[in-house]
Amino acid sequence: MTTTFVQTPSTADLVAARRPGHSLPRDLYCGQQAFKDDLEQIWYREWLFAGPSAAMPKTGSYITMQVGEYPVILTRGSDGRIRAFHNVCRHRGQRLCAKASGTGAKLVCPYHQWTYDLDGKLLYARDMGEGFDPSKYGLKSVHCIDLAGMVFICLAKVPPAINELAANVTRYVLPSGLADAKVAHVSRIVEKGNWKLVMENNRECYHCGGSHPSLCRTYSDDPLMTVMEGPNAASPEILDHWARCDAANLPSRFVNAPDMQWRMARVPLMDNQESFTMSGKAAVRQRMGTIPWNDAGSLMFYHFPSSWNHFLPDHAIVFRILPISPTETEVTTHWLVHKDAVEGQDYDLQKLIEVWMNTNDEDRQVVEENQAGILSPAYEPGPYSPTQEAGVIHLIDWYCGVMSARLGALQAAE
Ligand code: 3BY
Ligand code: FES
Ligand code: FE
Repeated sequence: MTTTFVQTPSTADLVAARRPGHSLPRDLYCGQQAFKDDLEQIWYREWLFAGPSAAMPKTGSYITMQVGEYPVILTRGSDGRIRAFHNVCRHRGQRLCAKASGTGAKLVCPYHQWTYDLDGKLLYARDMGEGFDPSKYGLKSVHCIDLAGMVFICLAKVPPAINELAANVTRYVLPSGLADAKVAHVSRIVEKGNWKLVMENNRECYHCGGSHPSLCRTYSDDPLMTVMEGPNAASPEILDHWARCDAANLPSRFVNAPDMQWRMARVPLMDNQESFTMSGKAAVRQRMGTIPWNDAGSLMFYHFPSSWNHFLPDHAIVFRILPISPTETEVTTHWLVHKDAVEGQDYDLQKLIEVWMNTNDEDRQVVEENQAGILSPAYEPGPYSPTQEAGVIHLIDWYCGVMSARLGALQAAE
């Protein structure tokens, strides 16, 4: 007698059955179970980019983020330090703060006004009776680290090692002077696509020629720009750029995690243009940090699962993605400029944000169409281009490696 399996395959089965070098099986891009497993095995365990420290410029500045089921708040304390907490009141669990960002001297719960200090301590709770010990009701903290102005959080009890990433981000990003930057603009969009489709799309420029007329004025869609083999292996143009940067002590050469969870490299823009603007010229009069030239190109830094970034001489653009549902992802973009740059005087906001406002919207459209096609039962995983989509292969191999190890360990423990 044969047994018929009517059970839907588990995420571990789907990952094990995936064809290397190909896009993933449909359920991994839209299934509820895969979404839950992605949250539990990746989003609740990895370091996640939360935002630039410049988004919390002074004591009491805060930003919030929703990581799956966890609302999180980050605040800057009176000691200047940025801390992260579960955005959940210790009284009866109200979400403390609903706004995406703001400023307040204390964190006051909107329900019954329990009041917390910026370091999470409960300062005030009305009529709680004798024997109530406020020291037992501080906000629950979340791991948080500020790397040269790039703030990361981790929801895990024991976060993964971050020393390699920390050392490299600090070294590469420090010259961009993010601690002396201000937010010129923030955009929040929701893309109707799985988070992996949003990240896949970012990891290749195979689509750039067909989708990004404004970005392609300054960013070459030559795959050699996105795919580098190592600190000494890249196109002759990039190798020349690195030699010039070395001489100016500007960290630029390709550096990566062995499993490709993150990568940094500074690449020149096309024809030595200066910035991601329609004219190719710098959008901001002041350069950021200690970047020595207008044509230093873009320091590109991605980190799986949640971020990609461009650090240009005159501005930086930092991107955070957060999964909302199996087929929805929030993309938050911050444009950073030197803190002394004055809008209308030193930069024109429209010229500063135009190219990436367009590019984000173009990427949203392709991601949404990608999701719409994958939702068809007729969808079948297709092959990635080994040259054009090597970055996507890195992402998907990293994802499958992490998921199979962690889901496998769970199964073994059962
Ligand atoms: O956005 C990115 O980081 C990459 C480089 C430019 C377009 N995209 C493929
Ligand atoms: Fe926050 Fe009551 S739930 S004060
Ligand atoms: Fe794109």
